[in-house]
Amino acid sequence: MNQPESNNAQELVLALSKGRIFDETIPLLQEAGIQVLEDPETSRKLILPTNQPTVRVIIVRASDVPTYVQYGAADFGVAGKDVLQEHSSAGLYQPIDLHIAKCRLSVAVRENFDYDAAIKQGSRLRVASKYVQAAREHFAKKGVHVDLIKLYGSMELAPLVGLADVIVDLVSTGNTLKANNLVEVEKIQEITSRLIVNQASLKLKRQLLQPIMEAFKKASIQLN
Ligand code: PRT
Ligand code: MG
Repeated sequence: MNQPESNNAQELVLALSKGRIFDETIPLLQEAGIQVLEDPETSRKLILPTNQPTVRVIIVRASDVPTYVQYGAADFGVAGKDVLQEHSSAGLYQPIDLHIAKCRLSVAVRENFDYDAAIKQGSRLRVASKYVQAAREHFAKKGVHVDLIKLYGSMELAPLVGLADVIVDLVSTGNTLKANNLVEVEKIQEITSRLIVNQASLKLKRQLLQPIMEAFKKASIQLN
């Protein structure tokens, strides 16, 4: 894949999203001796300097991290397994499970919706999700017919206003489901975040990347 001129051979660009991924990557960076010098929550900058002149961090939407890495605009990045599964893996090397931003992908319904009965009856289910790929696979494996409705956020609302019978969404504490009178009826898979690396960068910038990848690997086992 392309290496744009703005991303030169002497430096590394790391793509992160604001929030939990940024926060939970900081301790891993620290183990690699890298300190981000500005806080993305307060800074308006999208390119953040670090204490190492050879490393810069760019702040992008969680679901855009694989795209930046794929095209070589970033050499490496951190993205959830949920995001990676919905994205093509061309040009990406996905070497390390960082064990951070843990959650699970689950099926949830309204408290008064009898999911088991609906499945037994062979009803066609309306499923709302941001994760249509994973949802399609899950229900296909169960032999359940579904109409998939793609949403980009606030999945929890869909069953409450009659848009869907079922949602497939990420759950961590379960508080959001509870607050909206929804119950988790099936766990599809455990989700953690991964370090992804541009395949060309892995070859051309191995000397710069290798020590950071090693430090991340070590720290992710020790810390999580
Ligand atoms: O927020 P934005 O639309 O920009 O993008 P995003 O939601 O993809 O980003 P972000 O930063 O919220 O999540 C980044 C990654 O963190 C995801 O891709 C997951 O891999 C991981 N992660 C871990 C989570 C959660 N835990 C999580 N709880 N991502 C989202 N949630 C949401 C969930 O969708 C639900 O709405 O939090 C809500 C449930 O949380 P609980 O604690 O109430 O169960
Ligand atoms: Mg979010």
